[in-house]
Amino acid sequence: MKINLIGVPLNLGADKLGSNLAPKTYREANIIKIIKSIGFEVKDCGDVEVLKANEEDKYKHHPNLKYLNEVIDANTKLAEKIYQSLSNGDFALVLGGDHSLGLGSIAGASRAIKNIGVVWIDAHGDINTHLTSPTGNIHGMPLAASFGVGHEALVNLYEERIKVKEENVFHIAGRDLDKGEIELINKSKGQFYTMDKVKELGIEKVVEDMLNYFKDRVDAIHVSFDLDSIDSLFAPGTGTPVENGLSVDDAKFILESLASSGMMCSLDIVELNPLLDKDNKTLNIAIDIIKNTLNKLKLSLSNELSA
Ligand code: B3U
Ligand code: MN
Ligand code: MN
Repeated sequence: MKINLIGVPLNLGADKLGSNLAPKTYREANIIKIIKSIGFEVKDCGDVEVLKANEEDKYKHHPNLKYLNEVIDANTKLAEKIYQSLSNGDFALVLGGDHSLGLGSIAGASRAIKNIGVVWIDAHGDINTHLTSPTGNIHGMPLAASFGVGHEALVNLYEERIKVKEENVFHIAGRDLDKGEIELINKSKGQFYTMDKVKELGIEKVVEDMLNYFKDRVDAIHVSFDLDSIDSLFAPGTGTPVENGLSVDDAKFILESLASSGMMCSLDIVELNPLLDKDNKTLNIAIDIIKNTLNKLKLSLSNELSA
């Protein structure tokens, strides 16, 4: 099994400069060499091409879905790359880029894997729609669209179908939720472990619940990790940092547990904004987390072989 690395230099879903520079920043920090040193073969799938967009045209295709066509175009290309990676039996590592890329990741992964689970780790719900979003930024909508709630252009991206069952979604670290998102959560069949709940239960119990929840329920899990799930004190270099978040150790623990479970098939690391980072703090955390997660993945694969 190779690691397929896919860069997504996308910032149009966040309508903010910076996250488009993240794939280049990871590459310049030798991310490929680092992954190889863990013992994996790496296939560099390059960066997804993002169409150029004019600021004046952001509402051209919809009054509350900014840069709709460009976001759909990039995500459709990403979906195909992920689908190919997983069909080859490889692991897909997606380096973003704003979180609208979750649309493409889940679309591609769920084509390769029939009954997929999604773990979404984020300060934000990312379950707005064009009707509830206060910003019109598509990076606040991908999770809802993936379970079938939202504008049809997002729901039917890549393939005309719902990508993940709502009850197969497990969200962790929410603490900056919009009104419409809270209403959706209150009637949702998905699992939402907000930051309040994480503090009440402790991270070990959250992870135990997550692994038990998915056991015998799904064929594999796509993990979408937004760096703003980490407390803004430690990770300032994201588009919309939020206080009172996960510690770096909490984040590592969630991801390494998923890697060791043998259920994780693909991973997004999103919303690094090099223009807002301080002394590469957030970049270094992201790299540390990737290293730790892939190390555990490697270990679990070699245990599988020797069993
Ligand atoms: N919930 C807000 C803000 C937001 C969502 N995702 C991020 N920020 N990173 C929205 O625009 O939907
Ligand atoms: Mn997000
Ligand atoms: Mn977020």
